[in-house]
Amino acid sequence: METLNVGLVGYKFMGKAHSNAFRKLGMFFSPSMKVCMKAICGRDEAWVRESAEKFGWEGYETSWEKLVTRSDIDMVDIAAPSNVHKEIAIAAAESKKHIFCEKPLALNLKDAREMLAAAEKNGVKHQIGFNYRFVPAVQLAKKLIDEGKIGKIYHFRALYLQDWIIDPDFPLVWRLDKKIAGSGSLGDLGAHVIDIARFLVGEFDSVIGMNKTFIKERPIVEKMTGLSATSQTGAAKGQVTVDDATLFLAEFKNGALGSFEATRFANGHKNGMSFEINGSKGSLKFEFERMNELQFFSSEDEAGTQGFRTIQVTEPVHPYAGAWWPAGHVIGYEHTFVHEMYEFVEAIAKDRQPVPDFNDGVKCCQIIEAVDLSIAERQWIKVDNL
Ligand code: SOE
Repeated sequence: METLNVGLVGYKFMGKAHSNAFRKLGMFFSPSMKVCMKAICGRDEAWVRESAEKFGWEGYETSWEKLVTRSDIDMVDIAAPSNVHKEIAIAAAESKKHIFCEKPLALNLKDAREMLAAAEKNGVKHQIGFNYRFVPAVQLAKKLIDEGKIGKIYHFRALYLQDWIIDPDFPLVWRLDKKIAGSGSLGDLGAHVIDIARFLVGEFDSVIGMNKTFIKERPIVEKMTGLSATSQTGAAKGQVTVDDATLFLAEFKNGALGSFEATRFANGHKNGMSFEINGSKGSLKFEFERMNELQFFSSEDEAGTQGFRTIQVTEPVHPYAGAWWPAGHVIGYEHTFVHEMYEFVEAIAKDRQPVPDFNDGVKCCQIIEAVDLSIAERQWIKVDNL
């Protein structure tokens, strides 16, 4: 069996999620290629060395330039902040490495298009980390829609609600800096539901939005781990340069209407991603914090016993579920990363393009930019005009 040698850039939240995925892949799935966790890369040598040991990497690098040109690396996984995605991805493509990149693909649409062009020109496989597509319930929703069980889609309604920066004294972390993150709640949270909408409903025609930065200045950060951070007492303040919340409406090319809300100020909501779809024959409802369930209403059910039914998406017949535990033994957030890495490894082994790829990343950036433009110009924007 051939081996895929992986190099990962990033060792924090996403670096850990991806490392865990590579470790679990061969234990629960039977990928067509063996995965070798060659090297993890980060700037802080003490931290990257410790992460290499803890996460199970063979070795480490402190320079991504070195990592992407190593002859013993076949694939580069970019799990670092958005401002470095483009440079690393283009260098990796030019070194003929396959590329996996976290979302959002780039700081802006122009950079995202350059990344796609570099990957295509160099003939490497590319995938983007829209991990929520890989929730079994979301895959089941797709299947039901494709089988015509929902009929013609009229509405897509999505919320992505978090509250981790609601305290005005929460530090100014990199996710609140436009130069590093590119965008705030829209690019970080909205990106996921935009992708789900494209996956389940189809392409966007036009959008109009509104946004707000509720807290404009925050204390300079001292240390960040995951989504927690500290600052020193009396620390100087700096400017928040991204949106705290973005809401927008959309019309899809197939005539469906969409509404989207992405915020980090929804007190009490930790990772509240949810959506509802209403069609001519039925409806679907999903909430990430109950990710093993899908709600399905069918108007084709017998009159008198119609109603939303809760499908426990853990039976072997459900997408990805059979690889894990017996029915009813639920899975969680980290499993979505294993599923997306399985897709990537299989695509490389079978010489096909993985899904979702950089094209999906570009489309998402295009919609994000269209929403931002609609806010700046206070008018509807046709997505394809960008
Ligand atoms: C933080 O808002 C975050 O970790 C996002 O960056 C992820 O993409 C999302 O899955 C959960 O929230």
